[in-house]
Amino acid sequence: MARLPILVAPDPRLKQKAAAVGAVDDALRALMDDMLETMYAAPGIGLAAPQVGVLKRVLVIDIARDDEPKAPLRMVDPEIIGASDEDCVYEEGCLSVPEHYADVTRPAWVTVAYLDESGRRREQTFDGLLATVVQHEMDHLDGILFIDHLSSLKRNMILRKLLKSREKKA
Ligand code: GNR
Ligand code: NI
Repeated sequence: MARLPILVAPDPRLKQKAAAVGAVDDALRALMDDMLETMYAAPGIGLAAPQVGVLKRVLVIDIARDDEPKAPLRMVDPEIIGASDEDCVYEEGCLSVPEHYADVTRPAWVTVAYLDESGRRREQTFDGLLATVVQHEMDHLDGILFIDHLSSLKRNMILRKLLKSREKKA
C-alpha cells in the first residue's frame, strides 16, 4: 500500500478523458487499494484515478464517518444507466481544488453499472451524499471538475487563486 500524490488544478491531466479498463486484475486492485489509502489520508470521501495521474476509469468512495466502520466502494468502468428528474444541491469540494467549496446541482439519485474489484458487473442505485459523490467522481473520468459546473466567472476566480498559491509554494 502506498499514498499517491494528488494532482491540483489547473493540470492538463485533470482535463483528459480516462480510458476504459475492461478487465480487473491484481495491478488494478493494488491501484484501488493505494487510492483508498490516499483518500483516507487526505482525508476525502472519494477519489478518481485521474486525480493521481492515472487516466483509467477507476474510482473509490467511502462516506463513512470516523466513528463508523469503513465502507469502501471500488468501481471500474462505471456508467450511469438511470437518473432522477429531481435535482439536489450539495456544497462540493475536491481534493484537486483545495480549499474551495461551492453548490453544485445534480440528479438526486443515479443508477450506476460498474465492475467491482472482482470484475463482477453490478448495478446499484445511490441517493443522498453517495449520489453526489459518485457523480463527482465519474465527472473526473471525463475530465470534468466541480468548478466546471459553476459560472466561468466563479471558475476562473478559483483557478487564478489556485495558480497563485502554487506560485507561492514553488
Ligand atoms: O472529499 C471530497 N468531498 C466531497 C464533498 C462534496 C462533494 C464531493 C466530494 S468528493 C471530495 C474528494 C474528491 O475530490 N473526489 O474527487
Ligand atoms: Ni474531486
